[in-house]
Amino acid sequence: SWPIYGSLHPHPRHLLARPFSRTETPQWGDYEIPKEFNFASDVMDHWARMEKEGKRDPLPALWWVNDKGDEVKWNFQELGDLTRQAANVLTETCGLQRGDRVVVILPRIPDLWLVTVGCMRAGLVFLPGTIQLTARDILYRLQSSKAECVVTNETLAPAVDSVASDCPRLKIKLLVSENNHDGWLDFKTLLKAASVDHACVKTKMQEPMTIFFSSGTTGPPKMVMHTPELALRSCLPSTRQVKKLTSSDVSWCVSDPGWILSLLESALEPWNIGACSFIHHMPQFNPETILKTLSRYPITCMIAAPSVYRMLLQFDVSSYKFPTLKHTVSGGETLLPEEFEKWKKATGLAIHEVYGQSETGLTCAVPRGMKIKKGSIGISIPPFDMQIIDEKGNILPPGIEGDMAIRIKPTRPTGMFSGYVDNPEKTLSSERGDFYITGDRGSVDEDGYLWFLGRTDDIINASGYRIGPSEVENALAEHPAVAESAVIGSQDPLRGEVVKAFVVLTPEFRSHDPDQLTRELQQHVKNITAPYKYPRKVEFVPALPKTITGKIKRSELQKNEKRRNL
Ligand code: BCO
Repeated sequence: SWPIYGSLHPHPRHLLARPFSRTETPQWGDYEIPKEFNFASDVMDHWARMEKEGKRDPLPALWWVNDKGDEVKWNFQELGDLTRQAANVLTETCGLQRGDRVVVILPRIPDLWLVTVGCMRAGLVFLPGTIQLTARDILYRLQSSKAECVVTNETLAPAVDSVASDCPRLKIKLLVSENNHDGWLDFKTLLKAASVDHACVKTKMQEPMTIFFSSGTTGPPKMVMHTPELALRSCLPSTRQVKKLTSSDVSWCVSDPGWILSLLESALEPWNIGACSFIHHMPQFNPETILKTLSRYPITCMIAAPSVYRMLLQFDVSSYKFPTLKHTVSGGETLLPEEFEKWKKATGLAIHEVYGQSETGLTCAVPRGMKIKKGSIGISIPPFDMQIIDEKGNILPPGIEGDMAIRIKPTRPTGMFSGYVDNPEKTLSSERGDFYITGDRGSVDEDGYLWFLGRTDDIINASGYRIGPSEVENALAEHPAVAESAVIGSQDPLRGEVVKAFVVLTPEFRSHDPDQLTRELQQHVKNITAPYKYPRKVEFVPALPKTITGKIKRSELQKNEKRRNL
């Protein structure tokens, strides 16, 4: 049954009519929530059985490659055994208990997926983090989450060691490496020795499954809690219609494992349908490697942030042949109509936009086969009902700009976050009337297509990364040259937006070479917090615009910057 949307523009649900396949996973309706659900046993083990019965193409479930020509291919049966072994390492060897929290900071290596699914099997709560995290970021995450376990690699182990003594709840350090390290348990060796028998936990729908860290305008990143509903959402008929993958697809998500996009698109969504998740482990982002990989491997679907497409388009994309690529998707930031056109001209493929947040997963999309309106983020995907509302929570008619909001009453849609951990005030302040407020402004047209217009707050979206200005300002404040600073987003042709810092110098640094000082401040921020946040633009100013109460007027800086960028 479909909900009563109560909107002025009915949901274009006919666009989501679904085909059936004989090997489909157990079905839940878009508005149906079972009492218990575990993606590992309910979905992945189903596909392992299909393989055994010869009902799935002999395609890997995880196909991993790197720059050196190494390759790993695991089908669902192998993934099943390995993730059961991973669950045993975490519970039997490490002694972790259902509900314990595990911070996972790993690059795109196969073990990342073993740990993630191992956590699901054991009912452990996994907290993914990008490998760009610094020691200070890691300290904050371990302390605020009260995690009992951290899993990382050799590169980041020293950063963890430098803060571990300040994390009294941290009991277990698991290292994924070819080498041993003092004080660390060796995941690879333990995995080999672990039993392949493990009774998957029957997780209740209200139980925590994963926590993402999400930046806000003020303060450090907030912890966004998701239950197994997030995984269930990936299995719903309407979600499947977005990309219309089948079990013969090879789907590549280019996003970093620290973000929700990666969990959804490199694990939950492809595996739900029995497709292959393709991973290329690039130590450093390299657009040419992406182009060559698309030419060389039988990838049928790619999903990446618009910045990735922009960076690819700096090369002669049309000189490459992508023989199997059929479907391209972008998410995480705004895709401009001219970028859409350039990609289409070079590849013959349209880019289908998806829209979402750490709090919501994917809520809007241009489903495959649906008419594309360039610049629109598409329609809301059931059970999500995105509306444009006013400041009192009333739904606005088509064509009027307002707050983009998701209906959460009377029913919270499946897959929506359950709240900010230990922060009920923040959770409550994200709601208005019957809606969750995304913090984005937008409008809807007569056909139900949504149009993103910008943020209501000061959050910066640089190359698909959500960055809180205060995180950068706080890092800058620790440099002796900085008397005060204000950080905003500045338009950028390649990254959509980049972080720009307006800096007032302390007297002793005013005579320093500005270029040299810029580089020093950039490096300083990279050392303190995840480097993707560093200010790519720095402007030294004599003073910052302020209100009479002394509050920095970021809006004035934003207005001037927009005018300058025109
Ligand atoms: O540009 P610089 O060289 O000065 O600095 C770069 C990196 O070189 C550097 N860096 C990276 N890793 C480092 C490091 N430095 C020290 N240690 C490390 N481990 O730091 C700067 C990082 O910036 P970047 O990541 O933007 O750089 P890059 O390499 O140009 O990457 C470009 C993109 C487009 C690949 C990258 O920005 C990207 O992956 N963007 C997409 C983010 C994304 O997936 N967003 C989706 C989030 S989920 C969501 O939005 C909800 C659902 C739709």
